[in-house]
Amino acid sequence: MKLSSKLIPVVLFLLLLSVAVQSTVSVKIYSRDEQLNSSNITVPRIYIQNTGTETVSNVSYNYYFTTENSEIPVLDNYYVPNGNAILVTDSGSLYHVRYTLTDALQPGQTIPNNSGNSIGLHYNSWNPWTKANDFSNNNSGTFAENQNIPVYLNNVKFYGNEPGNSGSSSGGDPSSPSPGVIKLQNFALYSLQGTYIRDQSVFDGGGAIGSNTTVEVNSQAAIWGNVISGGSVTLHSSSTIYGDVYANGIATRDAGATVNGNIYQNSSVGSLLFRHIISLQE
Ligand SMILES: [Ca+2]
Repeated sequence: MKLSSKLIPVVLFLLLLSVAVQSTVSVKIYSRDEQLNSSNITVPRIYIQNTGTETVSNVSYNYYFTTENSEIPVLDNYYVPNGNAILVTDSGSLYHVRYTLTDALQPGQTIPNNSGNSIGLHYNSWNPWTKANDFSNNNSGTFAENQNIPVYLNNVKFYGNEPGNSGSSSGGDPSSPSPGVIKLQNFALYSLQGTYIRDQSVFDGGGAIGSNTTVEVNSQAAIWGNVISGGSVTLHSSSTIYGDVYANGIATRDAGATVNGNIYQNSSVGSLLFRHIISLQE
């Protein structure tokens, strides 16, 4: 009797521990225009905050803008510590500045700090710069959360919107075109039989979750990467896929399940074959 009464609090403690250990992955972007009232330059100040419980690494984010009158934009790096910022041409008059962080972002951490980094964007000619058509300019002189600066973790969009793709956080279009050849690489988890992802599981390695047969992702699970299935895919409530879903069969989503990328159904996918079992003994 003495032994069992001692065991009870231990068991209770383990139960509490298993309830308490829940991981959340969350980041937010804040920005302002330091030169809000200037007519020929914009000076975005941006900081990123880890609002979750998990450390995130391989972090980048994009500041999108549109040029006027075929002018060539000039990027001035004033203050971008803990990373770098480069100018990237998208198409036509759409450009973005790509910020890449050097270090991981710890839970609660803000990079670089609450004053943000600082760059200048203007034309070589110093002709007027229109801000109203700049996708990522939130027209704010003070810091405000800005979901039009999308964040990428391991090169998979995790937060925010891209130009022409607003509201993609609830995305996923079952009628999307065929994605072409799918390669089996960088898998975090792959099975010949069904793959079953438990409630609240987090896969943050980038790669993909896959199966030759079926994939089932349970509620509140989060996968930073693609889901690939030789059969059907089932996404339960509040699960989140920060990538695309490819199913040779059909993909079903419960209410509240989110796919940040596209959903491809009846799509050809790669599969694994086990031809030999290698033995060390002859
Ligand atoms: Ca502009």
